[in-house]
Amino acid sequence: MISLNIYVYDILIVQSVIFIDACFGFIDACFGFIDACFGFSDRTLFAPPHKIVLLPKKTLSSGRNTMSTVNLLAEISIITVLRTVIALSLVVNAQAATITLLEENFNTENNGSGVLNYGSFTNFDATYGTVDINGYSDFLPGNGLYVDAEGSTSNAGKLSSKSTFVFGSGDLVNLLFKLAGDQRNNGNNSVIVSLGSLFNESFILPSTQGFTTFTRSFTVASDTSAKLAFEGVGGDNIGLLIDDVSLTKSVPQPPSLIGILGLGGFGVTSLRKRKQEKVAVKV
Ligand SMILES: [Ca+2]
Ligand SMILES: [Ca+2]
Ligand SMILES: [Ca+2]
Ligand SMILES: [Ca+2]
Repeated sequence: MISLNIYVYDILIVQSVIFIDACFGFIDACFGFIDACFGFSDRTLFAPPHKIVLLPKKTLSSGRNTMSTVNLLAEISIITVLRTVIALSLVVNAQAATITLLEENFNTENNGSGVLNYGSFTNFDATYGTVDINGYSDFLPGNGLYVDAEGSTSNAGKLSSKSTFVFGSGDLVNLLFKLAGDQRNNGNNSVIVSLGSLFNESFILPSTQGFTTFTRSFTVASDTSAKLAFEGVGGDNIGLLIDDVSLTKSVPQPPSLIGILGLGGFGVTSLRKRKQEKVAVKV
């Protein structure tokens, strides 16, 4: 490194280095962003730093000062490392945040007691008929309270969430719930589960089937809002049983430009410190 001849306290050179650092930082941030968007590339992420020394060495002149391109190229090798850091930080940033929208096990409804034609749910409105909680007896002990989708007015009810949930394009929706057969030899009863225009499915279970967890996951195509609903089908007061409802959405977190620039700035600072340390050792 005999050719290295930097006067570190020369303002012109320092300003030039800052500018070049900033340019490389910005270009590198762009590459990092592209890497993150299109998957990691060995070429861009892990370019062998030793290749740098094979490049021709030139000297840049600025007034009485000179700076070897080795120095610039050394920066590039460091920037390769920085690129990795930026890309990894983007991975962290890109991890989705999961938000619980609704969770209900019905156990505390009506002060914990089963009742016919119940309509004062914490999280749901009962409409288009009636539903019971635990009906005339506890058909499936060990589950606390649960819903009988057909109440006792010969008109099955529909539970609609009181909240209208907002979904954005790209959100990953996870819907879990338990359904059980009527437990009263009523045959194959059904419940229609829906989430606005996002989801609609009819479930038919035999009478004797115990509580079974159903899981449905899907990605939202375009911004929308929706209520979660369970609609009993029938009019003989014996319906499917519903319990343990859970609705979550995972919102993708786009990498922020500010974060990228922030990392770039950190890199520039580190590079400058490192450069000064190198020169100090040589002096
Ligand atoms: Ca329950
Ligand atoms: Ca009933
Ligand atoms: Ca009805
Ligand atoms: Ca029925």
